[in-house]
Amino acid sequence: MGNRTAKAPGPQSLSDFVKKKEFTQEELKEWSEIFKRHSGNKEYLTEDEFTEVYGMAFTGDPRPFIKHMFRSFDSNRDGVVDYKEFLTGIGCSTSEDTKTKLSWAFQMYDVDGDGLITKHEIISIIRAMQCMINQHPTDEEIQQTVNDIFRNLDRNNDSQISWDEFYKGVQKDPKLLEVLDCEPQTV
Ligand SMILES: [Ca+2]
Ligand SMILES: [Ca+2]
Repeated sequence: MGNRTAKAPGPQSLSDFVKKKEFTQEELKEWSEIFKRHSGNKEYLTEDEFTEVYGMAFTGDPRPFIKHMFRSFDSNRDGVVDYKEFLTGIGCSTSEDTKTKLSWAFQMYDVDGDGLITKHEIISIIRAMQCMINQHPTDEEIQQTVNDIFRNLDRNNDSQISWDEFYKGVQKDPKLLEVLDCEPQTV
């Protein structure tokens, strides 16, 4: 039933970002320094190191959310984030280009990577986001939010959200963007 043919675009390559000038030279230098500082002399960040990069700016516990961030940064799923994955993830998550940013958000929501978002997957992301800002909504409140999201996005009512449904629906509903727009800042 779900639209399995349209897949979310994968993270674009680093060279694409640099070509499109998503980063200035100063930004690149800054990210490179942050990467080096946290990775030591290695060419990658472990999940713990990645958590140090992202974990400072929150009142609550950011670790559950950073776990999801780490997964979406680690595009080759080898358990570490190398510099190219790091920059690509930052570029996607902060992109001015709606499609790029949403494709990255979709990948984060699609926890098992099967190309569809289930209620269960959305609940785990929302819980992680709330935990990060030290809010602890009840099960009913979360269920309500998720039902609202599905009412808006799940157009064919198969209890799963395809990339197509996500992309079209989120653009139309600014409230949904607010829920989604929860990117950690590193400063
Ligand atoms: Ca990796
Ligand atoms: Ca999924």
